[in-house]
Amino acid sequence: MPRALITGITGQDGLYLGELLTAKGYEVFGLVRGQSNPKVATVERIIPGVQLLEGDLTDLSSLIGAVEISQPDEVYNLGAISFVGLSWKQAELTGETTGMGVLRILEALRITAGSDVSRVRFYQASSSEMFGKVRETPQRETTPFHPRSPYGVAKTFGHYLTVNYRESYDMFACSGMLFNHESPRRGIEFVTRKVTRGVARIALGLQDSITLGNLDSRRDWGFAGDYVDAMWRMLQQDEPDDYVVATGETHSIRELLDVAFARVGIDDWEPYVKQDPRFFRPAEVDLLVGDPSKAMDDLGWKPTVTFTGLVDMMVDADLALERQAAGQALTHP
Ligand code: NDP
Ligand code: GDR
Repeated sequence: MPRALITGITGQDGLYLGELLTAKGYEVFGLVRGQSNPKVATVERIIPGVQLLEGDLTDLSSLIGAVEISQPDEVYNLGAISFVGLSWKQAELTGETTGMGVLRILEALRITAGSDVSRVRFYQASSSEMFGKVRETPQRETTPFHPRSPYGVAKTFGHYLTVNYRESYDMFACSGMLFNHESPRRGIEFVTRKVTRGVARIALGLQDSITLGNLDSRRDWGFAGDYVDAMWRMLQQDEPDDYVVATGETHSIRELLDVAFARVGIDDWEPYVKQDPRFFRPAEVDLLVGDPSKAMDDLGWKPTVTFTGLVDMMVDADLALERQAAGQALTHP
């Protein structure tokens, strides 16, 4: 039975990856921070049999302990401060977690491996935010980086470190340069979920409007369930490498609003959407669209959910959740 250690198991991707690896027969270990993390119950419900270990990406000895206990064949480093907007407000914490956290987990693997450092396969959750300011369209593995946020800078550090540990120590270390991926499990601070949840609540009469920032930026949005499959595929190759994972399509926030509101029968969303400077960023990434050819050719990977299919799935899930919550509020005042 192969053994996998996942940092960030309480996040969107950690849940999908844990589910996928369990279905493939892995023994799954997950790193959980804090002394009473409220997301533990959800993780244990979605990933039956998961073994949770206490640890934090800002604490090297806890990572060494987690590696020693789990003895992993594969490590997926998904833990991070992942919200770009927050990264300006908590830049130091973002650097420590999203950037230096990569150094610590790589060191934990190197220190515990002894002479057999190439035995463990390592996946780093890198990001299209490393491309940042548009230098080439579509963005591919060779596109120069120009990150536009403390988050993007920290991810770029983590990416180069992953490449460097592969070259320095012969580690099987891969970096997945993943474009935005979403799902009903997406955090409510991200724009897709903020919109689909808001639309569901407006349709049910629970909310009057949604307040957003920049409506003109464009993103390449895919389904998270597809993207964790690409992570796993990277670690099954003969040689470690870095891959762009994307759909190859780009859509604006306005198009996201078109599709989400249409799902509940509203054609003109203008009366329901407000803008507030609070949600604009000090520096924006205007356009992201990835070229996933290498992942498709080498990994045999392809996205299975369209943009409209993804937004519909998320609106439907939020409608169901909001109805359920309203029902519970009625029965348990
Ligand atoms: P989430 O924000 O949903 O999850 C982040 C995870 O990191 C949570 O489990 C969180 O734990 C954990 N975490 C935060 N701080 C620490 C810490 N100090 N020590 C240990 N764990 C910590 O992100 P996603 O699942 O969406 O993304 C997974 C990874 O992929 C992230 O690294 C993200 O930056 C990256 N990425 C995501 C993309 C996307 O579109 N989703 C695209 C490209 C890259 P807790 O529950 O305790 O907060
Ligand atoms: P992003 O995702 O920054 O691309 O990072 P997010 O959904 O936060 O923003 C996407 C775009 O929407 C614009 N926007 C708003 N965003 C938020 N969150 N809230 C708003 O109200 C709002 N209004 C407009 C943003 O300005 C931006 O242009 C995500 C994260 O998952 C990262 O961890 C990951 O690395 C990248 O995707 C790829």
